[in-house]
Amino acid sequence: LLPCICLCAAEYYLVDDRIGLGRRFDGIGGLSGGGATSRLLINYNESYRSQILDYLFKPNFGASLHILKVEIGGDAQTTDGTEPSHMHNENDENYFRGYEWWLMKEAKKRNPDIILIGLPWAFPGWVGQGSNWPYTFPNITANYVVSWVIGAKQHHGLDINYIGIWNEKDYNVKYITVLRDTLDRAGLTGVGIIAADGNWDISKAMLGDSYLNDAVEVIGVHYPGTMTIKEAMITGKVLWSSEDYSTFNNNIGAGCWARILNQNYVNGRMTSTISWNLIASYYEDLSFGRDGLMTAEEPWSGNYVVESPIWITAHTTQFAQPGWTYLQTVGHLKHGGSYVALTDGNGNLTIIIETMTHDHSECIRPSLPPYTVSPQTATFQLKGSFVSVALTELQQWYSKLNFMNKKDTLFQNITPIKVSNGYFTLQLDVDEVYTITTVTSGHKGLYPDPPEAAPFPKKYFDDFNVSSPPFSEAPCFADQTGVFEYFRNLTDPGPHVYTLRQVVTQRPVTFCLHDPFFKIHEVFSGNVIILVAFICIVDQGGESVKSGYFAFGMLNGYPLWKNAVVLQPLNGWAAIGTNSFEYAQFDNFKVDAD
Ligand code: 147
Ligand code: CA
Repeated sequence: LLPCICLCAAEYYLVDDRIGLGRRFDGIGGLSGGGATSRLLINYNESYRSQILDYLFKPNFGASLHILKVEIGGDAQTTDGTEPSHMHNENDENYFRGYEWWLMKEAKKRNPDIILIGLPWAFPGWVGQGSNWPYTFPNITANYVVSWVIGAKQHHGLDINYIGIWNEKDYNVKYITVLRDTLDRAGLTGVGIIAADGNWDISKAMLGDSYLNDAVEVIGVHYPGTMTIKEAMITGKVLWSSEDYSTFNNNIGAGCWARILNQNYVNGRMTSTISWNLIASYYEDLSFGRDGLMTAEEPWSGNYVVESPIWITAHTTQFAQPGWTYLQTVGHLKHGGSYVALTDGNGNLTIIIETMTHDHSECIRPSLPPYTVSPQTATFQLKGSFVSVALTELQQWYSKLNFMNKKDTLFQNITPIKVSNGYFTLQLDVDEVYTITTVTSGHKGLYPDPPEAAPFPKKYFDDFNVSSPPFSEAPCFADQTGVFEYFRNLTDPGPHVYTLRQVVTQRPVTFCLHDPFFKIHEVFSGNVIILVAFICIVDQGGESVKSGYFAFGMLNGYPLWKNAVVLQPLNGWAAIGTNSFEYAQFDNFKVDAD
C-alpha cells in the first residue's frame, strides 16, 4: 500500500505532440479606444510616458503585448469620450488627429512585430449621408475605412493587419463583401477582416453564405465567457475574443484575466484575447473607471500604477509568440484551474497553469457559473518531441494573488523546476499562475516608483496659444461629445488667434445621442454653454477640493452667475460646450478653486 500513497495524491497531465498539434496562437492584445481610453496618457511628461509604454509593449519587460487594437475615431462618444475622425466631413482628410497614430507608432518602436487592428465604434454623420446608418451606402463606408488604412501607411508608415466592421452593432453582409473588395482593389489583400465584434451569430450566417465566409478572416466575439458555439467551430475559421476583460484592475481583475487567457482557448478554442482596455488613462469617474491592464490617470502628477493584470499578461506574452501553436494536450485540472501548452515547433515549450477561484476571478460579464478550486498536486509528463534526456530543468515563473492583506507574488522568476525522465511535479495552491518553459528570455522590468498621486491642480489655465501642438487636443480636456481641436484664426490678428474649437457640425452615426458637451450643470450664453461642475475639474480621490459653498462663472469678463449656493456635488468636472453640433471657439479657460 505504502508506495502508492504519493502517486495516488497526484494527478497526471500529458504534454504531448505525437497526436498532432492544436490551433495557431495569434497573440494577446490591448484595446485603445471604444472610446478615448488612452486620452490622458499623451499628456504625461517624459520619461514617465516612455516608462508606461515600455510596461505595455516592450518585449521581455512587462505585458509585452502582441496586439494593439485601436478605435477608428468616429467623432462620437463611445464610452469614455470622443475620438476624432480622420474625415470630419466628406472633403476633409487629416491623419494627424487624436493619439491613436502616436500610440501605434510607440508600440511599433518597441515591438516591430506588433499586430495592429482598427475598428470603428461610430462614423461621422456624412458617412450615412443623412440616413444615420453606415450600411446605406456601403461604398462610402468602405472607402472611409480603407482611407484610414491607407493614411496609416502613407503618413505614419504603419501597416494595419486587420480591420473590423462596427463595434457591437449589426453587421451587414453586403458591406463586408464591399469592404473586402475595396481593400483588394487598393492593393491591401493582406489586411484581414474581423467580424463582427459582437456575439457569435455571424458564424451561422457564414455557414450559409460562401461570399461572406470568404470575406471574413477572423470571427471576433466579445465577452464570450470562454465559450464558443458549434457553428463557429464548423466554419473552421480562426476564432478570437476580440474584446474581453473590462474588469476593475485589482486582483480580482487579474484573476479574471488569468482565467480567460487560458480558458478562452481551453473551452472556446479562441486563439487571441484582447483586453478592453489597454490602459485606464481616462478620468476614473467616467464609465468603467480603471478597467485597463494598468492605470495612468494623472498626467499632472506623473503617477501611474503597474497593476497586477500587467504581470498576468507577461506569464503568456513573454513565453509564446504569435505563430506558435497550442498543443492538443490542454485542459482543466482535476481540482480546478486549467493549463495550456504551446510550442514554436523548434523544440521550445511553454506551459501556463492557472488556479483561479470563482470569487477571485469573476469578470464584469458574462456571469460565471459556480465551480470550486482546491490545492492539488499536478504531475506533468512530457511526451513526443519534448522528451529528451538533455532536458533536466525548465524555467519557472510564478504569481500568487492574495486577497487577505498578504503581499502578492507577481511574475517572479523562481528556481527552475527539475525534470526527470520527462516528469515534473507542482504543488498548486489556489489563485496562482505558473509558467513552465524552455524560454530563457523572460524578464520582469522595473522603473523607479513614479511620483505620488495628487489631486488635479486647483488652479488651471489654458490660452491654447500653441503654434504647432503635438496633439490636436489641449491637455486634460477629455472630449465627451463633439471634437475640440486647437485652432488658428488665420485672418484674425486680434487677441484670439489661437483657440480651442468644437468642429463636429453634424450628428455622428452612433446610438448614443449626445450633444457636444458633458452635461453636469449648464449655463447658456448665446449658443455657447459654460459648464462648471462647481469648484474643481476632477477629484482623484483622497482629499476632495472644497471652496466654501459658493461658485461663480464668468464669460468675457461679465458674470454669468455668482454666489450660487452649491451643496452638492463637492467635486466633479469643469467643462465647456455648445448647444448643438456647430462650430464654436473657446479661449482663456480658467479654473480657480481654493
Ligand atoms: C463594450 C464596448 O465595446 C466597449 O467600448 C466598452 O464600452 C465596454 C465596457 O465594458 O463595453 O460594449 C459592451 C457593452 C455591453 C455588453 C458587452 C459589451 N454586454 O452587455 O454584454
Ligand atoms: Ca488663445
